[in-house]
Amino acid sequence: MENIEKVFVIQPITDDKWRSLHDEAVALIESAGGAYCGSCYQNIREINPATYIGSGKLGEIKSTLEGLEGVTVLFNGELTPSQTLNISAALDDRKVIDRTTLILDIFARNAVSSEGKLQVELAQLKYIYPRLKGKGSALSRLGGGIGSRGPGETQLETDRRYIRYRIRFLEKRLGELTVRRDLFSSRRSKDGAKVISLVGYTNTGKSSLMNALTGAGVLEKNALFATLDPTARRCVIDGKPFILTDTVGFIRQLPHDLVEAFKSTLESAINCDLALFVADASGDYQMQFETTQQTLAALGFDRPYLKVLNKCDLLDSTDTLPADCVYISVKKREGLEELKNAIMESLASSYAEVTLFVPYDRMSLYSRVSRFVNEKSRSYADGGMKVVCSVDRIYLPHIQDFIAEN
Ligand SMILES: Nc1nc2c(ncn2[C@@H]2O[C@H](COP(=O)(O)OP(=O)(O)O)[C@@H](O)[C@H]2O)c(=O)[nH]1
Ligand SMILES: [Mg+2]
Repeated sequence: MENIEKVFVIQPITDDKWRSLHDEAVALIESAGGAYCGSCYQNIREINPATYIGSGKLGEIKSTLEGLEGVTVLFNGELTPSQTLNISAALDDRKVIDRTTLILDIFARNAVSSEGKLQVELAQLKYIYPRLKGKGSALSRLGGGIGSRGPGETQLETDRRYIRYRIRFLEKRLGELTVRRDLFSSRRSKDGAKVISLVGYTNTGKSSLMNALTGAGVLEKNALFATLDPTARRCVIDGKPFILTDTVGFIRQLPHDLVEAFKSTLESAINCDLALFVADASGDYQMQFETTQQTLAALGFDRPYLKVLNKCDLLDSTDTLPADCVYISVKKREGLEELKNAIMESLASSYAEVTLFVPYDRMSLYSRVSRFVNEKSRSYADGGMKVVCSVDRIYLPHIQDFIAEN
């Protein structure tokens, strides 16, 4: 069994957003496969250039963590390479990571396509390169675990010369790649399970919802699918098999350089039969939905979706919430049946049941488009084959010529 990495958070207090940034960090730690184990906070009036936070606070943290082995320290902000080293040194050479390192680690876990992996690796290498200078480099102190992992369960390189070469290689490769988004082939698994993806801001309850729908812990990951996407799980709704995929989630104050890497982690969300846009009913859900929709639209997203407002337990009343959403509380297990019904309805309306007639002399033509349909039955008649099938409405034009009854 893999040891779960414990993570302690240092939260600088710079403005009134610190509390939600802290909660987001806790959710991010979980997304990186770590376990949150406590926090400390410090008001920042003036940044200490050597260690960011004051030395008194560092001493306090050192004694808090005294005797605790293997606890990683997350600084929930951005550190320079030397600040990282100095904090680590002040804390008995503990492993110290900053917010960007954590975010990149999560992106690496979530990158699925080869292009996405290249993009994330490039962002990681560019971030660690300047952190490898001098003795006792920041990366060599990562040891392993969060921050040292590249896409696809690889270990990040630490040799500066190799990294320089690799960065040039990745930039060239990405420049050459014509983005090929074969939405169809990556969707739908062998048994016809439809893919539902959870998209939205971090900390809105996507992973909790995924657990609630799939039955936390009890479900074995489908081995084949797990290797493609570490965040996919199977579940059954209304007697039908589904694959749920959990995305990284939008992150506030995402460093600008990471935007491309972030988008590539959304690819798995784009290749779905239905997307659930999850927002926090007690937060700025309008902004959350808008950002989600705009970003996905820019990536070519054209799938049906449902807007879901979670954490309704935190509101006195849902009367003022927009009517086009499903209201739920994963915590109180409320609204989940309504959500399942909405999912089934939405999927039913995006598929058409059709009967095709394929003349025998056009069988080879049909074989080229048959991947667009889910065949239910075939029967053979005079002059041709009858196929009863369901088809995603967006693929109807591909099989237009064969449709006998609609
Ligand atoms: N009050 C309340 N908290 C919730 C609810 N669902 C999730 N949470 C909490 O919100 C935090 C973030 O949840 P998580 O599932 O990790 O969000 P994700 O980042 O979107 O995957 C956790 O502390 C959850 O316990 C809910 O329905 N009500
Ligand atoms: Mg999550």
